Order: sequence, then C-alpha cells, then structure tokens
Amino acid sequence: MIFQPEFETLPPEELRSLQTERLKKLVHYVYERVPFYRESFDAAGVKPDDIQTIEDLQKLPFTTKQDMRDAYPFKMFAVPMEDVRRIHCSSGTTGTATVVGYTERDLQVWGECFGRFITSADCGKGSIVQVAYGYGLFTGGLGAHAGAEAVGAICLPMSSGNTKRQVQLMHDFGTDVLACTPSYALLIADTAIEMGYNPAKDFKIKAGILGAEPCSEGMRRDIERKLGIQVHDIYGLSEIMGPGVACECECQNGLHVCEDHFIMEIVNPETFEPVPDGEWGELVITTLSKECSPLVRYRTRDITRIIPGECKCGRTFRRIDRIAGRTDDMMILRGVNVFPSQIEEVMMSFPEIAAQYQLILTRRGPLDHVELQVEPVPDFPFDEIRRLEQLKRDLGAALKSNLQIKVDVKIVEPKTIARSEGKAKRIIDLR
Ligand code: DLL
Repeated sequence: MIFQPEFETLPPEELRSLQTERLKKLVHYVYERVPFYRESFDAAGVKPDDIQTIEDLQKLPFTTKQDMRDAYPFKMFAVPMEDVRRIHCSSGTTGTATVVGYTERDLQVWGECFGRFITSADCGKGSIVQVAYGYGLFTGGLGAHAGAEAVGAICLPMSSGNTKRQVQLMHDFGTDVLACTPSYALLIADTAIEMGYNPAKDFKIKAGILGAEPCSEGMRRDIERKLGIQVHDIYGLSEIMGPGVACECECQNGLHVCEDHFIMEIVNPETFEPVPDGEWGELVITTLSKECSPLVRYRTRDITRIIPGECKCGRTFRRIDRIAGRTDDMMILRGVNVFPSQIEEVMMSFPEIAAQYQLILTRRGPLDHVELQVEPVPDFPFDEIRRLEQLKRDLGAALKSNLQIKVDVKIVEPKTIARSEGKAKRIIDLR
C-alpha cells in the first residue's frame, strides 16, 4: 500500500523537476533568513540565482554538525519564534547539543513522511502502532506518534522501558506494528519468550519499523523469527527530521528516501567529491521543505550508497543501502577499516551466539586492541569448556578470514551484556 502515491510514485523526471523548483526556492529562503547561510554563500562567491539545477548544488558549501553547534541555540532558525511549535535537540553527550525547530507545517510533513512508512508496513486505519521509541527531545517517539496519527492508526504511546508491560499490552491489545530500535525489539522479543509466550504464534503483530541504530541482516532475521514479523529499517537523524528521511518498503531492498522533501548526495568522505550511484560514501542531505530549520548539504557522517535501479514496489523514490556505520564509529585495526556492523554480521552467522555484543577498545603500545564480548544463546552448554573454546576459536577465525582483522573474542555468560531500551552501546572506548 502507498500512502501518498501522488508523490511516492512520481515519474523520475517529474520528481527531479519538483526537487529543482523546491531547491531554487530554498536557496533564496535560507539566504534571506539565516545569517549563517548568507555568510557561507557569500564566502563561496555563490548567489542564490546561481543555483538553477540540482547539479548546481555542488557549488554550495557543506553544513556540518559544528556549524549547528556554533549556532546554538536558535541562530539557524529561519522563522520568528512565534511560528515555532516544537523544539527537539540531540543529547549533547559529545558536545553542545544541536537544536532543531519545527513549524506547524514541518510537524505535518514529518507525520506524513512517517505515515508513508507505516503504510508500507501494510498498516493504517484500525491498526495499532505501539511506539516504544523514547518520547521527549529524542525524535523517535514523537516522530512515530505523528506518523500513526497521520494515517489514522491507533497509537499506543508506550515510550521505551517497562518491557514486561510492553509485552503484555502487545499481546492483550493485539499490536500490529512495533516502532522502536532493533536492540529494544530484540529485548522485547526475548522478554516475551521468557514470559512464556511464542510471539510468532500467539501475537497478532506483523511488522516492525525499527531504526535509529545499525542492524545487521543476521540480527534482523533473529527479530523477525522471534516476533513473527517483517522488519522495515527506518533511517533519520535529529538534525534533518528525526525518523522520516528514509525507510524500507515491503521488498526490504534498500530504504526509499522521501525525495520530495530531501535531496541526497553521496560523497567521498575524504575528497568530498560526488561518487557514482552504487558506490559507498558519506550521505549528504539538503532539506527541501523545512520551514524552521532548513539545511543545505548537511554532512550526516553516515556511510551508505545509492542502490541503482527501480524497486518492484512501484515507489520511484531512490533507495539508499542500510547504513554501514558512522565515520566517527569506524575503527582502524592495523590498517584495516572496519565498522561494528561488519563484526555483527560475521558474529550473527553463528547460531550459537546471541545478538548482544560489545567491543572494548584499548591501546596496547602503539596499537589498538579490540576485545569482542559475546554471549552464547541461552540453551548453549556454558559449562562445557571445550565447546566454548572451540566456538571462540571459530569466531576469531571467521573474523580474520572475512574482515582481515584480529579480534580477541571473549564469551561471557548469557544475559551479562547490558540490554538497551533505546540505542545499544556497542563500543566502549577506553583508549
Ligand atoms: O536516531 C532518529 C531516528 C529515530 C531514526 C527513530 C530512526 C528511528 P539521532 O539520535 O539524531 O536521530 O541519531 C541519528 O543515528 O546519523 C545514524 O548514525 C544513526 N541511525 C539512525 N537510523 C539508523 C539506521 C535518530 N536505520 C543517527 N541504521 C544517524 C543505522 C541509523 N544507523
């Protein structure tokens, strides 16, 4: 099912011309209203009228997270405060928070974007959407909530936490779709099983709209099997719109970007030159319809690629691949670049290993040292030392042959790695 076919299935040339018109308006809009953009365009020697095509976008400088921090709190707002209806901001754990404002229209567009994703999970009026993303300054909860309302579904605003209650209501109310992080979905599934349920059989639930953190194919299949659902990977970031930027359709073959509202570019993260479709690089996003906090060429630091070709579902919005990781999370182990998600993928090919892990980074002399802590699945005989040692050796060997990295594997007792109700903390950096 498609929520807004008039946009989602626009022929590619019409979509490009819609983007071009919106882009031309946007550059005037930000130049006139946001001093940061006036200064950065002037410094680059570009006037709004120089932007006539999508390719002209490359004449403009990038916007970075630091630029947003420098504008703290409201200097990037393009509307007067009386037109702002909501403010969200990042947690600010790694520096000054980035602040994003929403007008009434921004909130409406956000709901419509998320509504498209609920519809692609074959839910709508009458469906129960259990929102187990955190509510608050984090965009997950309220973004999913707005999506449920936009399609006329029944919203169950659980927020994160209270896991047994999540399970109970999911069962008793007959939830159709769960919206939360993949690691929390797994915790909900495991908790349901511990409570004596077989959610795949006993529960009505059929879909999960899971995102905000990387999730390997192996972990996705684990969640799908345990809950008996189809998982749709959803991507977004608070600087742009929270969860409303891109989502997988029923084909599960890449995430359709809401291209009527965003222009995406993929650039080489070192040279910042555009890369051809199909090649991996950093995702850069320009917002086309945001009124309060528009952004031009925002460097997301997320690594993905454009998947060439059409999707069978009929949507014409182009797709990005599942996010491999953030440039900030990339580890360089003896010269080999690796993302935690790649380690997860290898790990998840072992049925004896549970989908919970942590990477502990330390320094040994001049070299980085990585310890991968994993848990066996609950029915693994943890006291059989020889089987445990064998599993450890096999996983170490698989990581070496697949990723060319040497990682110290430590198998810890089941249920000792901290579970997450929001985004899982995979890396503990003690360097
Ligand atoms: O995580 C917004 C969101 C909420 C997205 C709910 C999806 C669902 P931030 O907290 O600002 O916003 O974190 C954004 O999380 O730059 C990525 O690095 C990462 N991320 C988000 N979605 C995915 C995903 C929300 N599907 C940062 N796969 C982004 C991998 C993701 N990483």
